[in-house]
Amino acid sequence: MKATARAHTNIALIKYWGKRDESLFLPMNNSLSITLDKFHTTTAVEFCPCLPVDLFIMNNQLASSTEMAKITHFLDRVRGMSGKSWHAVVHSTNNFPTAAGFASSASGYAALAAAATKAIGLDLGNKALSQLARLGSGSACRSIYGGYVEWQKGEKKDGTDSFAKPVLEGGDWDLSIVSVLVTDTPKTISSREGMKRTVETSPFYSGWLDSVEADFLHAKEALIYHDFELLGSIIESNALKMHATTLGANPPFMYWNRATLDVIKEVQSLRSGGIQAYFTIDAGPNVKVLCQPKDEQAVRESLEKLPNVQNTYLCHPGPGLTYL
Ligand code: 2P0
Repeated sequence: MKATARAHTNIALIKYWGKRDESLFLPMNNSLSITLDKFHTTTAVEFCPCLPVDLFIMNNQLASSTEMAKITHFLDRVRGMSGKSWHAVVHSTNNFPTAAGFASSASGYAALAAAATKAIGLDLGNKALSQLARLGSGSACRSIYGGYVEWQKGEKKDGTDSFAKPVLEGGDWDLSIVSVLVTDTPKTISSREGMKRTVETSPFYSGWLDSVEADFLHAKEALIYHDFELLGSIIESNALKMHATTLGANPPFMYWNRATLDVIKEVQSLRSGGIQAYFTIDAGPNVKVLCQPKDEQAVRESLEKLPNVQNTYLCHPGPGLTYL
């Protein structure tokens, strides 16, 4: 019983920042993302009664015991849904370096949810797959779909109304995302730990909650009406607000480094020069710059000139789940 699935990474336009339930990965707020064409995880899962334990091979190497435990925990849910108790071999490959500043947990758990359920004989629709992927890593629920995606936070305690939904197909509005790598050093505070500390200790977190729903609604409206300037200004301010909450945490922390600021300044100066470009930053120092396809080369060239930029990757909206 074997199946292989592929899912693409996504970047948040309106950030998921904070959980209302940690074990069910239920978010405090709605979020919005773009699934990227360039970066994906391909995962093959084979269940067999012959296996005494699960095995997880990541990029052709046996995973650490910590990673293995997370995968087994996730497969336990899949086993629970199917009524079968077989163990599995999981082979997962990213087509991007894990340390290159891209969230691999989103594409990773989306691909695993799809491959594992298919391999064990379950036939889940996208809504159920999104809910399942969420239980591996919150942002993974959005990688089930291509294009522009929202994750509705839901209200229920059991999380049955917390899943992602498509907002717009990628082909409906082609935008460019220049992903700017300023460092490949792993961050010291994971997003999981960072959001938990912020929710528990930052006096600025209530400000985040007070304003994020309006950002979400306005950004969705900008997407639907293809209003790039409106979309850009909202996503930039939403990212800044998320990062501001970390400064108020106890102990405080900051995901940026000096190169992050250099990129922010360059994006602002591009705008002063008449090129519409807007930045967003996830839980790390690397920056994603959103622009329109007509400007993508100019934006990329100007960012690559910055001395502390290591690389840039040009992305566009990409597809949802595929089975191979
Ligand atoms: C996002 N981030 O919306 C936000 C913006 C980081 C900043 O989703 O604990 O790896 O596994 O649910 O999904 C990163 O958090 O966290 C993230 P868990 P996840 O993309």
